[in-house]
Amino acid sequence: MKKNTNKNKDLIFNLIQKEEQRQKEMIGLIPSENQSSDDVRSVLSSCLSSKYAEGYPKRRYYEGNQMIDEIEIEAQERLKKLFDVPYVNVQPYSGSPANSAVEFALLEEGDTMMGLALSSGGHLTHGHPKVTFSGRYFNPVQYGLDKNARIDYEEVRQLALKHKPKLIVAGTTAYPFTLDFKKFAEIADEVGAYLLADISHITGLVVAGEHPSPVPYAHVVMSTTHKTFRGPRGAMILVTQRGLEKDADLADKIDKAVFPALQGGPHNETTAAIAIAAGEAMKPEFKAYGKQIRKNADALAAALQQEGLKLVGDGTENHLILIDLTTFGDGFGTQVAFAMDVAGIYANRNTIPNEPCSPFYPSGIRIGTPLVTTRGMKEAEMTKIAQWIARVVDHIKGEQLPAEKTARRLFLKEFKKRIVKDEVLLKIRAEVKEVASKFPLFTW
Ligand code: DSN
Repeated sequence: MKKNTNKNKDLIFNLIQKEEQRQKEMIGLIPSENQSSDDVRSVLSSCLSSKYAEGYPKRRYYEGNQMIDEIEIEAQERLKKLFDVPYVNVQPYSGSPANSAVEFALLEEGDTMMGLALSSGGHLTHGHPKVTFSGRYFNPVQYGLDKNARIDYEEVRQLALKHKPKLIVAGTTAYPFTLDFKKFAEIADEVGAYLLADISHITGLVVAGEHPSPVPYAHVVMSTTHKTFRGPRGAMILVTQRGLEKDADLADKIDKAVFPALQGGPHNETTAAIAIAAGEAMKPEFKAYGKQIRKNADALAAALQQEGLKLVGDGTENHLILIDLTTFGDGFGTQVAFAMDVAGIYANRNTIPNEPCSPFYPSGIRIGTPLVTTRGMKEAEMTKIAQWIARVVDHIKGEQLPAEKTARRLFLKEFKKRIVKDEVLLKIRAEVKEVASKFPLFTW
């Protein structure tokens, strides 16, 4: 990053420097965040961002795209090889536009689609009713979890038989367990639905062989490229062999939905950075990284339980852990997230299955190990992190979030003001900083 010299006084550079410092000194546990390599980041600020390239390789609406064509073809080829699929689109700007494109390609307005409910760990774009594109333009049917916090496949099947969806989404954003893509495919086949696997959170694990691949089962696979995949902010849509067997026009439909239906010119710098990230993911080190994400998640889960904290579903089978804080009071995840941030560990507050409070004031904390693994942390650091989290919880417990809306807002405003000066939290922050500084950012 450019230094904020006299020649370059824009406030924004100053803020970026501060943000870099924040990231270095803190421990990031948001499971959808990661840190990409120097190569990925340098490509993002290259001359590629100056170029318009609406259309697809060799079929552009602008001249001067000889190199851009080669870059996009190379990105597609690398991903086709990495995932063993016949077709890839790398142009979606990010995950939500990519899911919208798949839905737009496969459904007509009013058609039925099924997805995991947001409150059970699904995503807004998987048919969350009323406020989203998927929930407003299609007829969403949402499935949920069983009493062990696992996807209830029997419920998925019964709902599919009853509602005959045209599309079933197998995908999650806050689900700590392995997805059974084979079961999803059996259900989709039984009702003649397309199966879309949204593997945004777990792509890195799939590539590293730490989670079963959806490719033999789904018709379409979607993923963001910046989570466990460790590339730039962007997305990819993969059409599988199975997808082409079901619908020979599938790739063409997806392409047309991305451009011109929903997007304009692709972000060529992102396309190039996806190609770089795909190259990195093909190396043996990526497998070791995926394995360590899993080891760290297991170690963190075990250490949190050792500290007496309750985990949704009693553990994890991927990179993600949901801490259930209902024993400390409804909505307690909100206070814990704020206090952890002061203590130098940032995570996100999240609903738990059967959330007793609300999505904005939820009772859980969602954490994950991709970023800390990229920084080089191992099991010993996971134990420390669990102890810090437990100390934060212990320190602030007993402060009940008021149920009434105005009282709740005032309480949190006062709570936030008070905890930034809290000595116990600031002591933890100093300890976190000491450890975090030993695992610098941007070193790999
Ligand atoms: N925002 C992403 C996440 O945090 O999981 C999903 O889109």
